[in-house]
Amino acid sequence: MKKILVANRGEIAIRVMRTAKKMGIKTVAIYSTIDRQSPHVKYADEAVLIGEAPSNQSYLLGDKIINVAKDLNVDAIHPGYGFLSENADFAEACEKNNIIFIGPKSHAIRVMGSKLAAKDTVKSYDIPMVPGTDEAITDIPEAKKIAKEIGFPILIKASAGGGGKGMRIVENETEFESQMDRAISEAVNAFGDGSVFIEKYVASPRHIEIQVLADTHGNVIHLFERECSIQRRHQKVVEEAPSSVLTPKLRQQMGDAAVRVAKACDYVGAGTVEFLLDENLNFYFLEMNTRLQVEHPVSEIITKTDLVELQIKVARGEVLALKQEDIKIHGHALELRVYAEDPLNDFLPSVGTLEVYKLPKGDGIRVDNGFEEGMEIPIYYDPMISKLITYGNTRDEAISLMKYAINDYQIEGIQTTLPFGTFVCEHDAFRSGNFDTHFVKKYYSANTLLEQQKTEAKLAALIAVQHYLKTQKLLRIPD
Ligand code: MV4
Repeated sequence: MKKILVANRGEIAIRVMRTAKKMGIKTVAIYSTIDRQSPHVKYADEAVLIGEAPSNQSYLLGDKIINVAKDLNVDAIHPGYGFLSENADFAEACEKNNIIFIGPKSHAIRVMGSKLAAKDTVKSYDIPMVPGTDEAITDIPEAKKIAKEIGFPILIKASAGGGGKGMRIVENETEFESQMDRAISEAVNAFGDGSVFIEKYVASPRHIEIQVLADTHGNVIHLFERECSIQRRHQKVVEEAPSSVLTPKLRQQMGDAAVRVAKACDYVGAGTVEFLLDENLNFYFLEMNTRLQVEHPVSEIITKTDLVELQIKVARGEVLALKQEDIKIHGHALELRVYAEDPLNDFLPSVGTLEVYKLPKGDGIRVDNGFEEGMEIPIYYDPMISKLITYGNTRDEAISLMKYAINDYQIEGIQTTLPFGTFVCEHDAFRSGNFDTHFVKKYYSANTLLEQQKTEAKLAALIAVQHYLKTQKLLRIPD
């Protein structure tokens, strides 16, 4: 493998190219008109303009990207996350054109893209699943009977959904039919597929996912868990590894289950198996994401691995050099997604120019970044600017470093989720590890953040005055 095309933009494109360079592999970037000046374009050995800003005219044009790859003698395409990364047809088209798709085979992508097919595929592999139906609902009265047996509240999920899309809670029996009608028509509209199923609603779960890695020789390992419960409307904001609630035994059980899920769909490459964990520490399989995830760095740090390197080696047909028993957890890692969104204004996208943009530096700090000073944040794509990752020997160390790094990160010109990161790091529920997927909804409001900022501003002012008075030797104020 001499040359890789990265079919993505922003921080993940750079992240992938960084490892390719390390491995002596040439890189090709693609870009849209609005990304002409983007760092990922400058970072690559070659770069090709692929189309206009809207992603359906650029980063989603699979055939055009494959033609570019063929023209430039590219051996493999890395799709990053989002865009074409979980498009089974694209993975297939790559293979048909003799280009390696750095990811699983189209079969695994297809199976896991359908939540019902996924359940069906893993059900003989001893994987705990939430009580519910395992076929598309065609008979609503029959479904209602099942719902009553399971017990309300229940959740209606679209088979073609995932990541929280196409879900409806049904609190009680009386609203069952109306919610079912809505769920089906929503699924038809959103996915062109009205298949829905029901599950018992797990009220206050944690979202814990397991990183897996499989080679083409039948070896499958896991790289432990990531705790991803700090999310807002299904958008993760803070992730960490390891989780502070898993016991070694539970960790092993979940890891083994994740490996079985990967085996069930003949998985190849890096993937993630999502679980819900309830208050009694029962875990249930939710879905599998067949891509490299945004939050992969926390797993890399605690396992001392480079997941992109491992993906590339697997794609080259190498046998996994790592054995399960070789992989240990080292320390603790935290990740904050830095979005161009205003936490004081309902997380609305904050458009503008990065007038000042300086990254934090230091031991235990990693920034996976896609922008530089002077750039505008395009409105066409995901508003994530970077990922701020901190790590240390303990969770407390990682949290302290995160607070330090947030302060040291200078961004002017737009609003970002950095202050929200401080809010999370200072919250007792987060610090104690006692939280679930409702953390943001339960504890966060713009006001609490404002109050926190005011208190900090007052403290800073006091310290400044004290310092001034001391250095001026005008008067001593009591410490
Ligand atoms: C659930 C659930 C409760 N009970 N399924 C959301 C993302 C998608 N992967 C599935 N999700 C959920 N499925 C049952 N039976 C709660 C969620 C859920 C959730 C899961 C993980 C992270 C954040 C979440 C936020 C709200 C709901």
